[in-house]
Amino acid sequence: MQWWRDARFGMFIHWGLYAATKGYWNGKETEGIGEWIMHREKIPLREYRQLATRFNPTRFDAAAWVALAKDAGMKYLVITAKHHDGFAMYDSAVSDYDIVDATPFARDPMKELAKACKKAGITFCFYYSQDQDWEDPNGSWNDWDYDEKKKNFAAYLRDKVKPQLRELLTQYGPIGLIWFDTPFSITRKQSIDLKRYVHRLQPGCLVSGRVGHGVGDYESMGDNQIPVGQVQGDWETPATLNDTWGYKSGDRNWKSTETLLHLLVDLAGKGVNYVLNVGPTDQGVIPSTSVKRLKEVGAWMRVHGEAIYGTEASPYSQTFDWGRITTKGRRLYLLVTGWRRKLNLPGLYTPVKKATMLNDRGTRIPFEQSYNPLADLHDLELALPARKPNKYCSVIVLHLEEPIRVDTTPTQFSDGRLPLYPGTAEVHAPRNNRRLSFDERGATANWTAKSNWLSWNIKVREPGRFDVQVIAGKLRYRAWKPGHAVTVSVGRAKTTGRLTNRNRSTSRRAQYDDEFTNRLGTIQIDRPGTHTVKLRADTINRAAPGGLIIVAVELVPKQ
Ligand code: FHN
Repeated sequence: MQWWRDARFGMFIHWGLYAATKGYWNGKETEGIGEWIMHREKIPLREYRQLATRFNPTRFDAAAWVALAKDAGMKYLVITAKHHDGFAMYDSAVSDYDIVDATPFARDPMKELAKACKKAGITFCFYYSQDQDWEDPNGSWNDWDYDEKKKNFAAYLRDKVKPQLRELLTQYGPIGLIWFDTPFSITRKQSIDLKRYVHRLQPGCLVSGRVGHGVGDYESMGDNQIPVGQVQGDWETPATLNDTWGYKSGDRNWKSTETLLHLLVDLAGKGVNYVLNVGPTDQGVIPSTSVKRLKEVGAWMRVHGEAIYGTEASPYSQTFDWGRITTKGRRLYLLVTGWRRKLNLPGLYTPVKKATMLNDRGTRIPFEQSYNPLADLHDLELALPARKPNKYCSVIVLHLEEPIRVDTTPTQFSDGRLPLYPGTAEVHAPRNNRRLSFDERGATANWTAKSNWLSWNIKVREPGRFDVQVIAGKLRYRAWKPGHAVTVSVGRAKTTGRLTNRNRSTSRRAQYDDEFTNRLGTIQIDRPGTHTVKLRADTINRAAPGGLIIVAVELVPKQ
């Protein structure tokens, strides 16, 4: 796992016959993600395969793609050897449904990419759709060409998946990982078997979490899913530059360079890898907006990569309003996305030797460490220069005297706010058989019993009156259902309210997973120091998919 943990940033490439449609079918722009066009339009296989006869990416240049990944600061490259459409983008002997046998191009781009990656020092990896296959009579999810009842999934694994994996793992040199996906039909036994199969062929090759049933070497968040707080274990977020994975000429919903960098920094602070996708055209060209954005990310990475590569997640349980934290040995990197003159970091026990800017090691940042006995709070205050050194994210390096030790109790920010995430709460569930759980991003899941409740110990520096906001969520692709009411209390002070979807959050985290901010009411906290915040469910609409989904609770000082 070490190369993968150190890498933090990779390139995803979705490239296949779908690119030849540019997202259009029968003269109409289609909805949804580009590589799903065959499924969405229920295109008969005999029609879809015609795309191969005009798939001729003469402008494909493996070295240029790999150079772009490298310029962007990416350390690995994962490309679709076979996506759900079942078409092999390499020379496969298993059938003729592949780029060498079925297209006028007749070259094996994977051979060329493997070579270019090796030369550039980029770890080469394959995406392989082990479950959905809309070409194979036994693969899952093509019910317009094939009769679902006649399918034999085990035969598909035996006759197509394994022989193709063998090709991919024996003919292209060392492979960093196989990125399996959508484990909808596969059984646990079959997932374990596939993982072992990969490891037998190449012991060093990792297996993505989406091999199914939690048996992979690491876990993947949902697509474009951003964890709410810190996570445990090895995680990766697969993400798009616009909305589609496979090329769609009409998708111009490009994320800005600032968004991409802030996501990268956010994920690195949570110890999560970011595998960012490009969708090349059927000419073999990576869209120019993708190229531009990735080069801008790369320019930042060249100066600040030390704060990303080979780092560990922030040791804190909370994330801060000014940015994110990574660590390496006795260094703490403060990745500042919200520049300010006075930057506050609470809870650091370790003495700081010096603070410098990563982009200019000569710049010393004045700082002060103090202890506030009233709130039992260790504080570090840095006096930052007026001008931020980088427009996206500036990095301060704290050189520590000793190994890092921090107080992980969520502590009020210096501006008075305090966000709390369910993942860091204590769960109280008297009847264990109906204990709530958490989804990948750290929101509550399956909270259907009112007997369950959450509590957090917090540290308050400035007592006073607070607005209480509860951020509710819903399952992706499912409608919001009203009918939940909650109470938040601190000591004897409490406030209650119904949850609605009226106020949709526009934060980056909520771009693909809707979040709804609900202001309950106010509560008074009378003294500084440690308090306990409790969140209880008064009413739960058990018909709501996923039950009561809470993403965060936030205390905001009342003006
Ligand atoms: O269905 C696929 C989709 O086309 C794409 O490959 C993404 C990438 O993470 N994975 C699946 C959906 O989660």
